[in-house]
Amino acid sequence: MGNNSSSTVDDLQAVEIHHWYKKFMTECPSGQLTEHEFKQFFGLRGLDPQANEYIEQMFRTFDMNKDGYIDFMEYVAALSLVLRGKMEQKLRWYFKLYDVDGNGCIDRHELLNIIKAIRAINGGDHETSAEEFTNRVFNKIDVNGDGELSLDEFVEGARKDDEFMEVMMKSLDLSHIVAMINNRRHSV
Ligand SMILES: [Ca+2]
Ligand SMILES: [Ca+2]
Ligand SMILES: [Ca+2]
Repeated sequence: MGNNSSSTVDDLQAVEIHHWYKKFMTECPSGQLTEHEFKQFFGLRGLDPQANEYIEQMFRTFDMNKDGYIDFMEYVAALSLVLRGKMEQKLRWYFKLYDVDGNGCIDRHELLNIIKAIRAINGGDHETSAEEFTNRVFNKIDVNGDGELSLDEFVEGARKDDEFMEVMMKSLDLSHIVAMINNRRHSV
């Protein structure tokens, strides 16, 4: 509680930062990752349009100073969050990611699009449609019923709804990316 997000970088071991720095600079000598390079960097090719949009939104969320590039510090902050972030930090980050128009609330439409994108990326069969799932979650966690999810509603709702929490954890399931980084580390 009360941790601010700037401390996430400190949580990383120096050796890991060095490893990531090397990887970053090898694959991105300019030191600034564009959206296109970002997709290449993480091996994200041939995505369907919805998944693609999601990745682009993810890129924009990582690009904290909004200059259109991910620099090394932004990259480390993002990886640090993915690998080490506490649940609360991750939920706050998801909230930013899902709030596509940046108005400080998540509406039903934004949530539906994200759920669809997550399903497109992760594949698999689903018992309920994305619409049904979105409506169920939304009605449950929009506590004051104003049709929008505030940060508090979102964080509390996720904590109380295991299924929603699971879907969200998958939405930032960069475990294959982490595995890739680890594999390369071992092969170096
Ligand atoms: Ca940037
Ligand atoms: Ca919004
Ligand atoms: Ca609400």
